Amino acid sequence: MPSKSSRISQSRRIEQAYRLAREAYATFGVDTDAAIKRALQVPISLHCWQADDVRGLETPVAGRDSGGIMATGGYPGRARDGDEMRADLDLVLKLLPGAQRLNLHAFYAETGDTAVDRDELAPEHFSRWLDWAGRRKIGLDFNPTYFAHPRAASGFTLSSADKGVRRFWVNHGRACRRIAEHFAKKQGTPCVINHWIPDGTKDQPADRWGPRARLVESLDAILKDKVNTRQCVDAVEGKLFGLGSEDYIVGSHEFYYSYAQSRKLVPCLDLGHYHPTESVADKVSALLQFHPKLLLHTSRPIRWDSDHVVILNDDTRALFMEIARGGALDRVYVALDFFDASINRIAAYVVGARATRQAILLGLLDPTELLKMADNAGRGHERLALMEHAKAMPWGAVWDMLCERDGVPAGETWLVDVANYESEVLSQRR
Ligand code: RNT
Ligand code: ZN
Repeated sequence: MPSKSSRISQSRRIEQAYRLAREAYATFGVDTDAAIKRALQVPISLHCWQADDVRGLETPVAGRDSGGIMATGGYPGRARDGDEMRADLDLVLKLLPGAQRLNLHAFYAETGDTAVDRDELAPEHFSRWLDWAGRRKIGLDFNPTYFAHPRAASGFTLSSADKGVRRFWVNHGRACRRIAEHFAKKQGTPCVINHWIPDGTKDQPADRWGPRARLVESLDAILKDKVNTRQCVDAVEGKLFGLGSEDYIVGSHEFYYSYAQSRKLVPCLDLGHYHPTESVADKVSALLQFHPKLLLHTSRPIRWDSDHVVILNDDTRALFMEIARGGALDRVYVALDFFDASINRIAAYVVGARATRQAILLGLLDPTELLKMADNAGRGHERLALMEHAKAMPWGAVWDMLCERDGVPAGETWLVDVANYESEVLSQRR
C-alpha cells in the first residue's frame, strides 16, 4: 500500500496537472469538469463471464468451447462458484470509477442440489445475484444462454429444424424474459436482455432460407408473452461468423437489424463481429436514424472474433467519439464482452472497463464544435489539424482527476490490490 504521505503528494500532483489540462481544454472550447461528470454517469455493464471463462454454474458443466466462442488460456485463479465470482467482482468494482451494472447469463443460475434445465429457470434461481446486486446498489442485465447445452450440440437452437429443440429454446427465451422483468422490478432500472444464438454452419448450407424463417418464428413466439417492455428491454445480437460456423450464421447483421426494426427491439453491435476493416463507429449514426437505442458489446478481435480484453485502441476510441459527437450517450447501453483466460481475470476486467470509460471520456473531451465550424466553413485542413492536435491534449490528467473524484486509484496503483488478492485468494484456488 502507498503510504499516506505519498498518497497526499500524488493527489497534489493530480490536482496540479489537472489545473493545466482544464485550461488547455478551455481554450479548445471544452469543459473538463462537465466531461468528467458525464463520463462517470454512463453505466457500464460488466459481463460476469470473464470471471470463470464462460463456463457457467450448471452441474455438470456443459462444456466451455461450445457455440462458436472460446476462452483460451490457463491462468490460475478462475472463479469456481457464484460466491467466488461475487468476491472477485467486489474487488473489480472497487477499482473502477463511475456507474456500473452486472450482466448475467442464464447459466449462472444457482439452483443448489437440484438441476434445473434452462426452460424451467425462474427468478428465484438468481436470488443470490439479486441480493448481492441490491447490496451493491447496481442493476442487473441478462442474457438467455442458447449455447453450451446438449440441445445446442447440433449447432442449431431457435432455428433448428427439430420442433422439440426449437420449443425447448423458445421456452428458455420466455423464461429469461420473465427473469429480466423480475430483475427490473426489484432494482428499479430496466434490465437489458440480449438474445444471441450460435446457430450456423461450418460450410455452405444448401438451405440458407429455412433456418432464417424458423428464427423469425421462434423469436416471435418468445416475444409474444406480455412483459413490460420498459422493464425488460430486448436486444438481438448478430455476427459474421463463429468457430465452426464460418460460412453461415443464421442471425446475421442484416437479419437482426431488420428484425429489431420491425419488432421494436434494440440491435446489439459487438466490436468483434464484423469484417476486420469494417468500422463499427460508422454504423452508429446510420442505425440511430431508425432505432431509438443501441446495445454495444465492447470487445477486441485480433484477426478473428477472439474476444481479447478491450484496450484503448482506435476502434474503441472511434466508437465513443462518434457517439459523443452525436450527443447519443443516452441512446446506447454499454456492455463489456470479452474473455481471456490467459491473464489475471480481475485485471482483465479492470483494464477493459477502464479503457471503455476512458474512451467515453475522450469522446466527451472532443472539441466537436470547433471541428464542425472548420468543416462547415470548408476549411478541411483546419479540421484535420485540430483533430490531430486533439490527440496530443493532456487527457490523462483529466482521467486521473476523474478517478480521484470518484475515490478510486488513479494511474496503475490498482495493480497492488490485484497482486495482493492474487496471493491471498486466487492462489488458493486449485
Ligand atoms: C458471441 C456473442 C455473445 C457472447 C456472450 C457470452 O459471439 O458476442 O455476446 O459473447 O453472450
Ligand atoms: Zn457479444
